[in-house]
Amino acid sequence: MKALHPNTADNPSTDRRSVLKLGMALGVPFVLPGLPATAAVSGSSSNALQLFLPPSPPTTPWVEELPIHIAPVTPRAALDPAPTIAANTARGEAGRDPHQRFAELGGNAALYYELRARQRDDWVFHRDYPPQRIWGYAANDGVTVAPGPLLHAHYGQPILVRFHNELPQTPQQPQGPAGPYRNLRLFGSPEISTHLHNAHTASESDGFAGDYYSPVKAGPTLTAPGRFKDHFYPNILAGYDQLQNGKGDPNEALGTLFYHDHTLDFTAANLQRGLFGFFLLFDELDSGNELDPLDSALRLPSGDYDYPLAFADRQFDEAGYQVWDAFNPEGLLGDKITVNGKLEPVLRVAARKYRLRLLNAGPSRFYAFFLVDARNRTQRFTYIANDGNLLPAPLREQTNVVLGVAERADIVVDFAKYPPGTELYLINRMRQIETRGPKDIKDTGPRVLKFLVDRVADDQSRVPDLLRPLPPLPSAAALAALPVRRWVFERDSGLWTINAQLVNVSRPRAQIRQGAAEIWELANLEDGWSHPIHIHFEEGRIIERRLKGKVVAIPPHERGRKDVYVLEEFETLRIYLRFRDFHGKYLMHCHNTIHEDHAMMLRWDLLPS
Ligand SMILES: [Cu+2]
Repeated sequence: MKALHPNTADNPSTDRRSVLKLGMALGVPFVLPGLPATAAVSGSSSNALQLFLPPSPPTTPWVEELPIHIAPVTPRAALDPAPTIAANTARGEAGRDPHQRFAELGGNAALYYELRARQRDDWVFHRDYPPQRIWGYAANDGVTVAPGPLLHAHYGQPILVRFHNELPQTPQQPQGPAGPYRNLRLFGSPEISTHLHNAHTASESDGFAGDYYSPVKAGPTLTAPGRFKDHFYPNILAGYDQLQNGKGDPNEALGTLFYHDHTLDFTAANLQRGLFGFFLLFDELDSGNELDPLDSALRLPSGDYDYPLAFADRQFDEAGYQVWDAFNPEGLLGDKITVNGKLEPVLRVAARKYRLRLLNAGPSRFYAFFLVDARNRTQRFTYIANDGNLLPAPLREQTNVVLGVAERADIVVDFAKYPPGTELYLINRMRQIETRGPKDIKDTGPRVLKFLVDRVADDQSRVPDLLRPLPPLPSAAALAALPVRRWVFERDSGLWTINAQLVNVSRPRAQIRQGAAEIWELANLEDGWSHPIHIHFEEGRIIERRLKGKVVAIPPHERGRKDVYVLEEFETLRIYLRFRDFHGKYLMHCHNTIHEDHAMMLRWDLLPS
């Protein structure tokens, strides 16, 4: 059981990784205790060792239904104990650093939320599979769901979220009957560190990988374990200090964010368990109200018609239980794609415009989503936001969205074009057979979600020709004068490195002064591997993309502000970044969570100016 809870070791990562690395060096395949000889391990051309399980049992499509309405969590009147600037370790808070700028940025007027990470043993992915274990979050109603409850927030209104860790801390038994893969039903490590992906947030609230906690364990960058940890999200715009206008740069506003576990070495397993959820941010422009009387408001589809959709691949054994290979540094590519935690679900829609917020929740799969009708004819839609950020102008008449892990795309689909009774499907045409990266886009692919137009509804929403302007880039001369930091992403002895090093959350690999601007050059010198690289805290702009040294075009949807940069084989990207407003420890890592856990991640520090 130690192997499933290896953080009990003094130096967990090194311990676990050295075992994996030794196995790789010796060419010894990883075989779990009790794994049958029928489980094939590929060890072909690239020294890859990927476990291929039998296909998940078939499921009857289009019998599960997604709710037509997802209500955001409502705030709590009070928290007990009341939030404190320094960690309240005496009352059970994990030993984090004190909140930065708490009073100054409205901490005392923050809205309070509470989410509880919990195990639930009766989640239904699909009625053809048995009810089974997930880890999710429960909000005020106490119901544990995965994806977690939807959070809404507004710029100018600070919030504080208390993340409780109520996961079982004692060794668990796998659920269900005996079977050849029963041991693979047990995975995850019951510590949490909740990262709000893309938030412009002080580091103690960022969900740093070393800040994982449970009532009995603390990560190396915390001073004490805890039952909960408070995250303060001031909801200020980047550029707050520089602009001195009391809010920051409206052109830096973020929209579609998601929270997810970031526990060192266990992010993939804990996300497989279900520890992620949507967090949507609104401002005067993107106000979340399609009837907004203010001239400044875009009036994009809102309310029930602003619908988040998270896609995550899963693998199920012969008895219909989810399985995960926690020991294999190649991970596991699931052959079933969950949509908001359901398999092949139906979403009933009204004949009007919808804003669909698509998230690739990983762990390794890439998607190429197309919308087709019942006869597989491609339908068109409008692409309005990439990585949660509104583009300067909508990309109309689009046919597809390609998403690397953790990338988001907001699209507007006008179902008014279709008479009630029409069936449409979201299909994934990306071919991928290994966790290392996608292969190509095929002519067709599996249907993952069905839309059924089943009613009419009023629609006063719109998609204006201008959305959110981009902050101006420095001149070419100014960009050329900036310091360049080069990061090379490589495979090494079966693990993954950045500049030839594995992660060490206790040691910063870069120290940057607040207010600085830099170019980060991200390089993938190898073939066959895709790395969706995520830089915490500050968004960047891709200013150059090279393939084998030759400059190639940056596609229109990647010309806005981004936080995930997909590095394909032999690619080098140059990213323009600024570092503002807070200080502390942050991360850069591959968001293929398998690579992240094994250990393509680094800590960088932002130093007070
Ligand atoms: Cu990677």
